[in-house]
Amino acid sequence: MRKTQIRNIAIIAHVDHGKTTLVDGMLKQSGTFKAHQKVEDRVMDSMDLEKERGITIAAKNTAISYNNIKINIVDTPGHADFGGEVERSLNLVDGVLLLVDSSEGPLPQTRFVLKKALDKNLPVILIINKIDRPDSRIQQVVNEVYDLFIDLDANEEQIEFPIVYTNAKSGIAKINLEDSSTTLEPLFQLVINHIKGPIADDSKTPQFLVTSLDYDSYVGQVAIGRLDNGVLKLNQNYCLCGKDENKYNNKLSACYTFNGLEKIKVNQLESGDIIAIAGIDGINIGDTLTDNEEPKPLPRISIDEPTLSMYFHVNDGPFSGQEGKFLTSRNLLERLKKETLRNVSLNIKETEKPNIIEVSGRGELQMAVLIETMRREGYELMVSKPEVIVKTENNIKKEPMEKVFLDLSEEHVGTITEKLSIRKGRMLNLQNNGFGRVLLEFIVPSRGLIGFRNQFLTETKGSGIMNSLFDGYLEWVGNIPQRTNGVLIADRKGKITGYASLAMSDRGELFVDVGTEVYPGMIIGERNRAGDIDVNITKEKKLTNMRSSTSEATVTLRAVKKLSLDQCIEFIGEDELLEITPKNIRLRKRELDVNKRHSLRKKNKEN
Ligand SMILES: Nc1nc2c(ncn2[C@@H]2O[C@H](COP(=O)(O)OP(=O)(O)OP(=O)(O)O)[C@@H](O)[C@H]2O)c(=O)[nH]1
Ligand SMILES: [Mg+2]
Repeated sequence: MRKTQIRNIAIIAHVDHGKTTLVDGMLKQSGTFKAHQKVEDRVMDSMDLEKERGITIAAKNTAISYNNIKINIVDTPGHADFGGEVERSLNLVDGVLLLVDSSEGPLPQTRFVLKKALDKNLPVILIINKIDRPDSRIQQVVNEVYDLFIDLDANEEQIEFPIVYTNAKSGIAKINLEDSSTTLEPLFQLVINHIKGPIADDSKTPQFLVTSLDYDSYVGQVAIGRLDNGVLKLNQNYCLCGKDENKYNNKLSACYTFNGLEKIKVNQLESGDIIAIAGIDGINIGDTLTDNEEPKPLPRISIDEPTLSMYFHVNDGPFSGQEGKFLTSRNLLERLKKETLRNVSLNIKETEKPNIIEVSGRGELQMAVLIETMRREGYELMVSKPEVIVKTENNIKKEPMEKVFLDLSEEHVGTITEKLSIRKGRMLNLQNNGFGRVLLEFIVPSRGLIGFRNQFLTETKGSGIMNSLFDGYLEWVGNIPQRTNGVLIADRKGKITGYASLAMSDRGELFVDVGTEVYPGMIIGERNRAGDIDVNITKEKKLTNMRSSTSEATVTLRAVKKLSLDQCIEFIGEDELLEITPKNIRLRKRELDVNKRHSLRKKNKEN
């Protein structure tokens, strides 16, 4: 039975192509907000870190009503590190809006999300967004999307997608570019007509697949997902089919449907809708809530494996416990376990050492977001350099590879190509469009890409665009050289002085301000050549052999280079750690003691 009064859709795209902005427009024009209600831009990006970074991190759903038809809309993130969110969201919907920037065209993540949608056989509406861009190249972009469908082996039905042109920012959609539409009406019409209502039967056995979890301070754990069949009611018993066992006699303490940005309490939920329930302990993503007598679980959600891991350590530095509330290995383990319940693309593994936990996920940004969230909650911890997850197949060691797409100006091609070949990248394609910009395509081991984004941006003076896409596992390519410069390391405890900082200016670049407390083994800057050095950065008095030019002149200190959390994660080497507290991020050597560090290095050289 088809539910004609419901539509379930997801918006998918490459990062920044305008998904969340389009949802704003759909919410506004469907009368979700009161006439003069002030609504902030990209209202679905409700998490602090989403607002600060201007990107969507977690998929979220909302619902609008159009001509008495309820449209559930899932807004998904476009950044590759959060691809797991897109994968699980596609379990909720009967069709997708594939959004493509009118100038940038389809990019790597467009390919990833479209592939996932085609694999699930979901109908697609193509939205060419940002048609107001002066550099738009609409017809070309449409052709590129056709090419992408062909490349992904779409069937004939799938390739006959309708197209709508939008300016999400102004809330305008057009079926033909010359139309004079001033609203999103044509888009709403297209959604209703092209994407069918869900096939669902209220009289069948209830089957509710949990696709995400939320926490509400009143009702506790809330599970969100699609009710595939049957109805769910308050005060009735249901069976929860988990990964390993069925738990019987579960009662719901609340049932919700979605309306705009709110959850509405109801007594009964109908099939085909995206819903939320509360009151069931130990509920997990992928579980099915179903009939108590005759449970019929749905297949669990499966998503791509993580490709990258980091070790989270208990902070054992000399300043540990001064700034954080939660420090122990138990604190860390509990918090990380909680995270894996909500975030299906994250795995954790306890190691032989009780104070170290292995965390694996999709990329450095996903890790940075998790770490930043934890420090804001009051956690203190240390993390290691990200490592790729290596596999052994038929006795062959394999590592994850990525396709890298670069758009940069001609003059930078040489240096970037050289930098990537050092990182064991291989050029697959070079396309010079004649306007001074060049498109390059490489295949690079994911390992070689760690820390590359920053370098790329510096080399191209911020003008280059870089995108990458996971491309499967290939044979291990051998050693990849690490950071070439050494670091400046504090050799004693104390406060950084202006005098010592000044003396450091021809040795490298400092990361920490004058007045900062340091400890021995803490990294205070990057040296301007190879090899680490331990320095006294707390020195007060002038040295007698100081060059007179600096000691006499009133010299102003160069501003220190403050590294963000993301930059620190890219920067640290294998023998280094990042110390993270709610107030500070410090870089340090794994081995703080200088003598032990030196003998360790000697030993490594000998081996
Ligand atoms: N000129 C123009 N800018 C737009 C349009 N739609 C969105 N933008 C801008 O594009 C930027 C990204 O918009 P978002 O809505 O956050 O993009 P997104 O696809 O949700 O991004 P992620 O969720 O991080 O993948 C914002 O600065 C928007 O204001 C449009 O139609 N025209
Ligand atoms: Mg978004």
